[in-house]
Amino acid sequence: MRITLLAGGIGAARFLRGLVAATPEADITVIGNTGDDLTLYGLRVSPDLDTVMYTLGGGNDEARGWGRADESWNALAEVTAYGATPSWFGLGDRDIGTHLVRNALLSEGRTLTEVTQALTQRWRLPFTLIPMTNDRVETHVVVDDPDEPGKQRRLHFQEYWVRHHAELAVADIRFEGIENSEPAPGVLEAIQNADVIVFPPSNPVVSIGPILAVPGIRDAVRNAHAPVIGLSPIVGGAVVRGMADKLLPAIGVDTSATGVALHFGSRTDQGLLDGWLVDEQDADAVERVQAAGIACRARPLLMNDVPLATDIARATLDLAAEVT
Ligand code: GDP
Ligand code: FO1
Ligand code: CA
Repeated sequence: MRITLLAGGIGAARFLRGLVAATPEADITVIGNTGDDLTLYGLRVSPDLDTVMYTLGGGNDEARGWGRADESWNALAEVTAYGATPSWFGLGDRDIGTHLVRNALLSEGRTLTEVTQALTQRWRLPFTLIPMTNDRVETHVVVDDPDEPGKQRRLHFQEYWVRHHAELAVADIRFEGIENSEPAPGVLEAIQNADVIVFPPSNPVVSIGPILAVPGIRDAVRNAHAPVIGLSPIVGGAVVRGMADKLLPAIGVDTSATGVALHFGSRTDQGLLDGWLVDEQDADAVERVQAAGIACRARPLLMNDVPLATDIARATLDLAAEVT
């Protein structure tokens, strides 16, 4: 079975651990979001690709959810001692090792696809991880300027999230460079050739949003022969972690399992989904989502450990089989 995922960071990574356990034989392709990427001290950082790579490779810091296990911060302390900026983004020493390799390969002219393949080889991932695009796309957030009332300011998504802890009022979200971006090699093929397409419980706005906004990807998903099954990142009417509850209202979407399903929409009505899983706490969403033409089931959706994530992956494949 060929399974293709559109993936952000931690929500996707936790789901993938379950999917790999549930279907060890499956041929899985993960299309990773690169809208979170940024350049720091000349190093190109790809947080979502790295979160998936480290988590599935067993090298992630489980408590933080990002970066490497057994991390130390000496290089960043040196940078800070020089007064160099920014100092708010935590690149650890081990993580910098990854970035040195990524940077060296990129500056030799290799594409991010090639670099990702080279990096993931070390971690022996049980699937293929590819970026959504090899072109530079960056998610920016337009916020009300805290220093100048009445004015707006545009920040890189990481500055909005890591530096300002998503505390600034959001006026707009832009994927800079998206119009001129192309799907990376293998992206459209993975969607077209899939037997099942999954939207894991990733951030709908800044993880799955940028992937679908790369010209050609949304249409490929809509026209794919495989069923498209999504999982709600909203549980009990709230985010499990992260800032989706700050970003969804900015694009006019209700922070609820129903709101996110209707945002993606039904494939029977110009949208993307054939099936949608909500948490048991959100069972009241089922009727509304089904009325919109999306098969919906309520199942436990908290991925607190790998066995729970495995059951969630099985429920995803069961729903895919039901709607096929
Ligand atoms: P990020 O890029 O690291 O922010 O990770 P993703 O975009 O892949 O996932 C973030 C989303 O995952 C957030 O909106 C969370 O609410 C959601 N999430 C995290 N853990 C869980 C979980 O155990 N269950 C569900 N249903 N959603 C989760
Ligand atoms: N998240 C933080 O909240 N603070 C950090 O200092 C930070 C550093 C960091 C370094 C590498 C990396 O791959 C991810 C990192 N993250 C950090 C996570 C990242 O900012 C976000 O959680 C995701 O991009 C949100 O999707
Ligand atoms: Ca992300």
